[in-house]
Amino acid sequence: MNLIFTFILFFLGLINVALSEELDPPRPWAKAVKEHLPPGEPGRDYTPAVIPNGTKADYKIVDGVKVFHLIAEPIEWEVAPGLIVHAWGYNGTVPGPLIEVAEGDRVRIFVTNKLPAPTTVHWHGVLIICGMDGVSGLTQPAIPPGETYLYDFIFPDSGTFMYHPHHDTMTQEGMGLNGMIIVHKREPDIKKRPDRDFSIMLNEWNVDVGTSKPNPLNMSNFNILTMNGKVMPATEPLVAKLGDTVWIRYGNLSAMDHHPIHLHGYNFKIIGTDGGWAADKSVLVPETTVLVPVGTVKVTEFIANNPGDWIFHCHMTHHIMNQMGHQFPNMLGIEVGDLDEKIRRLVPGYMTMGTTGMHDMTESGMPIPPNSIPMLGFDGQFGKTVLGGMANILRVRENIETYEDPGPYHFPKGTVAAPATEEQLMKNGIKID
Ligand SMILES: [Cu+2]
Repeated sequence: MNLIFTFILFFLGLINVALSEELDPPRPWAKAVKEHLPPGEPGRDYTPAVIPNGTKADYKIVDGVKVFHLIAEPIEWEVAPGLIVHAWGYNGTVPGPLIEVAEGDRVRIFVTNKLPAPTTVHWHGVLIICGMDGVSGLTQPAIPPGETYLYDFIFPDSGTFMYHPHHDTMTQEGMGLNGMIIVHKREPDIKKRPDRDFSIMLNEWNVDVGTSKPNPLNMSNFNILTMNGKVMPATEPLVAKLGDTVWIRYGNLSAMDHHPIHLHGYNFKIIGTDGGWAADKSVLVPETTVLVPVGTVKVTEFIANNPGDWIFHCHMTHHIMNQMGHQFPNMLGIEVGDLDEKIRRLVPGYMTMGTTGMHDMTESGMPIPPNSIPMLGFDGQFGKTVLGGMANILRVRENIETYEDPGPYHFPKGTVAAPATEEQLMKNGIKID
């Protein structure tokens, strides 16, 4: 049996070599097929990536091929303590586990469908032969519930890609089925690799307050905006040592929104996309915000030369709120006086919201429906902040031994914005009425 199998592989190999040598123009995967590299090894060939709050797909090596198994199934997913959604995930998580390989790696990816609906998996951005593209109806039959299909291909190029269903995509991505793929360059010189290589998938959901099922039919009222399936304050901080070369790879498989992600304290360069790498980094324009449109990947690079706790977040202001309702009248600046008391006679528990903005609502102690996180915000060393949703913290530190979360930044004395003293006001000619 093994002999027959080896023969078949050899025969397929011959065809592949023939294809790669003779076809003009050369196919995008031809070089990888011809080179036939052994499976890439973490450590030796690349520095493994870090996926905050996330997991990586396990694999085993069978006959020189990396074998993965993705199981698509309904799961319960905690977006933040207080909110569990009934989502669809791969291998129990949202997003699915990171598929991490090296350029030239041949893979066999088994996909088991435990969903109530047919599905497929599409390998977004990976240049493979058409029959492995995962588009139901067009390139393959959809995988029926209960069945397992096999995807067999080589990752020809290093880069950052994504995977997601290409069958009823609106429903299935809206329920949480998506994941990142990192194909590392084989780089023996550790100094030429990034020291910290982070992977973050951006998603958006509509989960009405007090419910647990995402509504994929919704088109505009997204109220849960996630990084790797979590909202601030449940996002796990990114830790770097002073001087590290840092990459953050962002993928966006939201339904409708592009996310401009802004990083404080740094500028960076966008060195890659799901289409490939910048040929010459020196000509790239420095940026502080990277727009990650739906269906794309952006890879950013910077040197961690500025110690501190630096927030990075979507700059769409409604995307850094948790389960924000949008159906309220605008009460900003309105003196309500004893209005609440009067209304409470008719509507017990009534409270006017947002007269000074949204901050008061994060501490109102108002009863909220079970399984909901309306207005949940981040709790910092200086107090509560109206900051949730699609946000996280980059912690850059001197003198740390490990990349474990070092906790809040110890600000050097006298470097934090503080109340102005009388003397400072006077000396600078500032008069307060
Ligand atoms: Cu956004």
